[in-house]
Amino acid sequence: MPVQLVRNDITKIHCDAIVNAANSSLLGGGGVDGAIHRAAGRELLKECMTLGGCKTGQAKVTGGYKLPCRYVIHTVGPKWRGGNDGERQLLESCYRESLRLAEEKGCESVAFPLISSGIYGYPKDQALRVAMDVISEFVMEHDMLVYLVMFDKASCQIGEKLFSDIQAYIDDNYVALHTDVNYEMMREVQESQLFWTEDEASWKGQQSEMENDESMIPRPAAMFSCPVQRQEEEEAQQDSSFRVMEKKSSASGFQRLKQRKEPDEETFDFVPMAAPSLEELVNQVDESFSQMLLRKIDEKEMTDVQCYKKANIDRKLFSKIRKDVHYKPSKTTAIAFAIALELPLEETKDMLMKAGFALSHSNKFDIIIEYFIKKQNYNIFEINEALFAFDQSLLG
Ligand code: AR6
Repeated sequence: MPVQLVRNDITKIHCDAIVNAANSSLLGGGGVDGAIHRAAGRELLKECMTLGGCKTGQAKVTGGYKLPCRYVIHTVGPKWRGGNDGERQLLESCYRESLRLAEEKGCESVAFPLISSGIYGYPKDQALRVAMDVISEFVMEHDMLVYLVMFDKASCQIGEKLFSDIQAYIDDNYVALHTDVNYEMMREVQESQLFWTEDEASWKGQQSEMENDESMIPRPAAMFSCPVQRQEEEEAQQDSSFRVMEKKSSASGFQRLKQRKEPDEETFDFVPMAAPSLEELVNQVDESFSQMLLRKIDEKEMTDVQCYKKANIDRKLFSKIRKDVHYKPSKTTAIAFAIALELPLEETKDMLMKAGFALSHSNKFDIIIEYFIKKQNYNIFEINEALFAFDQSLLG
């Protein structure tokens, strides 16, 4: 996927270029700068000495030497001075200039540390926001894999407000499902829904009767026949001049019919119809994940490129899905497309079902996805930051 948040030491990342959060002398220092120089060896310093320094917000490139990358892009982030001294613009420029150089050098992958967020004191949540904004905008237009490397847990702080909102949402939903009191509450809600799934009019009048009738213990809707229908069946069974038949009404459903018997007709109560053959059932297979995806892209008047970029999915994976009508994506890929298409919750669930998945309240990942969809926040990069902050798998 084009943007990956990873927790690692940047000197260990195998990619075309890594970015160094340097100072304007470019002659080494502490933090990530020190780690890069130590891992690359003295040859890196020698080359840096030929560069004549670098201004804040600018970037320069050297070889990678002993590092597992071809290039090191050195950029100088702004020192934090309270936020009103052009820090944001300078930090944006660090990311833009570094990405521009990476592209110029033909890099297909590049790894960034969270520039300025250490010794230079830029608040980590704001530094992450700037990094993600610039990088996500860039990958929309370019085919490059960009790693944003978080060294410590504190680096992946999303805004405090967002974090506590999501935490509260998880607590309300996740914890709810895991306490006896709420099991009871959910059971009641489910039961009350079951009563209203069939012919509402005929149910309403009989509700109080049903409450006193033990045989009316709620069961899943599919197991019910509506009381009026049941009564007819019972009458028909008692009255030998009628027969009750099951008529095939759809590929998998049967409808019960009451018919008057002919006087000399043999008596029988139920005439089971032949079940559809396996072949018939297989031929009625639903629209696949890939078909639904392509249909939705058309309906939303998006281009394929817009969709897979917005989904943080790389081009090769998208073309595999496009070519293979039966392609089974991973859950994170399927959700990424639902997010890119800005599907509401129910449609997201439909799309996931096509790939054999569901959303539930029994894991935090699903709850976080639901939180963002309900808020109609379809920014996949923000969702990934939140997932990362909660130690969950990322989308795309
Ligand atoms: N891999 C990935 N990230 C790291 C690593 C690592 N090995 N080490 C630290 N970080 P900083 P700055 C993170 O201080 O704020 C130097 O002395 C770290 O947790 O390295 O831009 C330069 O010479 C933090 O989130 O850079 C400058 O004088 C982020 O990298 C000055 O520090 C940046 O922290 C630059 O300060």
